[in-house]
Amino acid sequence: MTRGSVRKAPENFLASADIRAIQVGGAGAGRRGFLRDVFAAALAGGAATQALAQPAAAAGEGDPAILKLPRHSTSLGQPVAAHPYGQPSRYEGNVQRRQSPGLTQTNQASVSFAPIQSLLGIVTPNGLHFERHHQGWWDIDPQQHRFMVNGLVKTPKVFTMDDLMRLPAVSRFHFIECGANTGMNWGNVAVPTVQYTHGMLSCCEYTGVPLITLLEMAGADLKKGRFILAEGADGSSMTRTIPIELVKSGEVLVAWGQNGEMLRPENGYPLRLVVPGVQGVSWVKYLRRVELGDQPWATKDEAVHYIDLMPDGQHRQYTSIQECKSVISTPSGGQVLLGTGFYNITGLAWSGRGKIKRVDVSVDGGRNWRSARLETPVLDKCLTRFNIDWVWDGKPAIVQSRSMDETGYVQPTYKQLRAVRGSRSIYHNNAIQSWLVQENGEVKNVQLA
Ligand SMILES: Nc1nc2c(c(=O)[nH]1)N[C@H]1C(S)=C(S)[C@@H](COP(=O)(O)O)O[C@H]1N2
Ligand SMILES: [Mo]
Repeated sequence: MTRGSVRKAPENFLASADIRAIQVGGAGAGRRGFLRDVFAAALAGGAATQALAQPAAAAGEGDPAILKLPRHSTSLGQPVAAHPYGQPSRYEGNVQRRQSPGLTQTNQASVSFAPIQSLLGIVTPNGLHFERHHQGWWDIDPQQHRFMVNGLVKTPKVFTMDDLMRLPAVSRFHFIECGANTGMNWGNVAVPTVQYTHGMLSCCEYTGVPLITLLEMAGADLKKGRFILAEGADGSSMTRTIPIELVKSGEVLVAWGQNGEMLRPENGYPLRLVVPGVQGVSWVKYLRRVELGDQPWATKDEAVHYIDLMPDGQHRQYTSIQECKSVISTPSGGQVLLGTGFYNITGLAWSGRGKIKRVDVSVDGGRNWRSARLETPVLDKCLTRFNIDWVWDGKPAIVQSRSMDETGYVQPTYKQLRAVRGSRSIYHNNAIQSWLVQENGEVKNVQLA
């Protein structure tokens, strides 16, 4: 295919030599990706960059990688792995959580971002789940950990982990997003990659017991009790007020499981609150106490932090629900398209108010939109994967995704969001993300006026 020509994706695209396959995972030398993640390649060193820039031999030209039998086809494989807990392939070493170069971090109050550009489907592997710590993480002895329910209850109760884990448990898939995710983009800072623009986002299958069960066991007064306060056991004394309606619905979980195993220490082992649809800060880790009360507590984590600075200089408090949002993860900032032709545009959409109904994609900066394919499962307050075909003609293109949830809410443009929220906020930026694909194939973060 000559550069600049536009043609439709062939019916059987796997048979076509024109296909420009994309690899965004590890930058290992063994992978013949046509698209390289500049950041990953830079970390891997020059060798990997070189290898990836080598185009694979065209079909029919005698590619030795298919003609010559490799050692792994002609000799014995390795015995059972030395490490009883499995590890990713060494070729995936660049798929890592990373700390943002643009954020001030102390050792303990820190954040690491999930590598969204490399993730597939909707589940975040436990080792790649983003982390946000207000005062460092702990690996707490589950035998010693206690969880207490008090406040407007008949009998305050203290549970051990054994007590909790014998109760009827449920397992549900939900996303968790820090309220500050995409926060740096408020200031029109060209944050380089999707890992840093949207990586305070993860999605897991959580296992635990509905909080309402525990409140009922303690004889909660659900007439007087209108809010709960959740408290963590780490030194940050993380405390958040949560309206009782969310708890009564049975959605709020006291969880110990994450993707089929116990929570990771950095994600709150042995116990955390799961508050579907609500910003990450309310998902209190190392959960040790829930108090039932009749009014919001306005603690430091909700009076000083996690409040929205509005254009008139006032702060908006308790805006907890993460509104409908989406982002394209390929192509995205830092990646390079190494040729014209077919690409699969892929990304994630989510809403704190329910299921994703539709995702539209534009490749011309929002003038024209096409509906993307939503991959199953499409779940409540969960990430939804979308895909759509694209044939790149080699000209500059601005790719965007715009999601809509089942309430009919449509993800806003920056213009629409700023008209209501101003431009000096930190939290709850759910604006449409634009990626500029330049003529040389390099993709970068841009904001349209
Ligand atoms: N106890 C405790 N809970 C906490 C925090 C914390 O620092 N301590 N950070 C909160 C914030 S701001 C977020 S965004 C989420 C992050 O969860 P994760 O680290 O599992 O990704 O946990 C929340 N719960
Ligand atoms: Mo957060």
